[in-house]
Amino acid sequence: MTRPRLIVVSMSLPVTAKRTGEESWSFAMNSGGLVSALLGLKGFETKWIGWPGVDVYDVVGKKALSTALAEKGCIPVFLEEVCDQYFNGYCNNILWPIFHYMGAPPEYRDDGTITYQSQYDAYKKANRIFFDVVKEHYQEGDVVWCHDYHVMLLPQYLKEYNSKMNVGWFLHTPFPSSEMYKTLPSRSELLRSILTADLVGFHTYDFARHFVNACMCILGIDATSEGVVDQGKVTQVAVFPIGIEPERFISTSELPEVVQYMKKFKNDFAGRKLILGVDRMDFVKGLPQKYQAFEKFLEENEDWRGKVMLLQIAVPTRNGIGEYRKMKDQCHKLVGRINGRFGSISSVPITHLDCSVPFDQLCALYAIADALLVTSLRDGMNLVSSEFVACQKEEKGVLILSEFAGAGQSLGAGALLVNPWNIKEVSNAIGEALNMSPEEKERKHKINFQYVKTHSTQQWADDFMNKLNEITSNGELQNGN
Ligand code: GDG
Repeated sequence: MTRPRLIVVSMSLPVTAKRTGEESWSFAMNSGGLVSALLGLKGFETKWIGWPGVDVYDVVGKKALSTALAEKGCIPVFLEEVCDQYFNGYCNNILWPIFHYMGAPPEYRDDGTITYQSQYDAYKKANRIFFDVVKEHYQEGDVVWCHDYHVMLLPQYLKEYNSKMNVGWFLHTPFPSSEMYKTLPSRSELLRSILTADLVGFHTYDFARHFVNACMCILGIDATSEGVVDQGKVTQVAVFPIGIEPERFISTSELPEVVQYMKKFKNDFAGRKLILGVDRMDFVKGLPQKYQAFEKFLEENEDWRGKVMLLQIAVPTRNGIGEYRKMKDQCHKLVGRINGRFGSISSVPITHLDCSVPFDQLCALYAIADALLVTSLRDGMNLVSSEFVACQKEEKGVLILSEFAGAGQSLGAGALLVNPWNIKEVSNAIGEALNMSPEEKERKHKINFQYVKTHSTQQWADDFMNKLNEITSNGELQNGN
């Protein structure tokens, strides 16, 4: 079967561009779950439309950047003056916290400088800009797959332009309970737009259920086993738990240079058990809670002091937003306090890095870690958990996983599930992981490894595309086309 060409639309492209001359650009790969997931897509002819990470205002620069990106199958969206209020404002300061149950930040109310309305206007304009770019590159028969909360108005713009376009929308974050979602002033417009898509996908049943409930109680419309029914149109709502590209992690962790890194790190951390944390520096990842739990563990387990360390990779993200800078300061203070309390001349219990690490080193760390500690307060899925499971080698490490991450529903059976708000519970789980017998570790790892191997990104994308194809070809049959 020939597959349709796929147009992926997401806020960001997988690379961030940097200008090196009037007509020359260099690129750096982005770290983040959406990028990791979509880079695993194989078997589709794909064009990726998104923001290149910089604002470019001159024609020469835009043209040169578009040409350079075309070689990577990418098409840039230039957001220019709407970028700040759209991205830092509406997307990251309003939608992101609400979707993660953090409530609305102060800017949500009209503080006289930035109003909700101006940020929402920027959101609408930005979605229009995305639409213009898709329209320019769309060819009949393409499937347009819109990703995440940044482009919730795009399905409607696309369908108004061409009702025959095949459009899917997938949310990478949680969809919150309707009690939280309905605080959003633009709640109805956004829902109505999403419902114009042919297929709407979520990571878990809970998120899909919350979405359907929101449609029922906010729009007052019906839901059937088929999906949500709005003005006679049925929109299918389904669950597609995302995975990773397991072979990429398994094979990388077997490369000689990665084995060298493993040896080096084991040597660097000799005599200490390694608990690893890998998160974007985002308040939804619960880093302060993680540090407090580790502090509690050290407080209550004198014997372990000097024999266990927490290495936290805290990848910088959204530095333009004040809340993120505050959280970073809070983490630094906590680390300083804990290292001051429990460190010695030769070692400190926490190593906190404000940077990302190269992929091969990340795989080496996953492979040798004795435990991975995930304390997300809310998380759509959490790919890091699956990556850790895929890379584990000789003596299997333990996954300590927040029950508030989507991954808790798929990897829970082979993990120690914790409530990250319960510091004592997380501290106890750290103890349990460090004291677990090799047989129990092996047993738990086996369950999760089996899951990770069989639930790949490719499977996720194939499932979504097959379902979309099934829906749109049924529609054609029903319409007699
Ligand atoms: C969003 C949702 C959902 C991290 N540090 C480094 C590095 N990374 C890579 C990891 C992983 C990705 O970033 C993080 O993915 P997560 O899924 O854990 O989290 P988000 O970025 O918040 O992703 C999330 C996801 O979308 C997919 O739908 O699971 O819930 O929030 O792939 O490997 N990569 C490298 N160095 C690092 O230091 N090379």
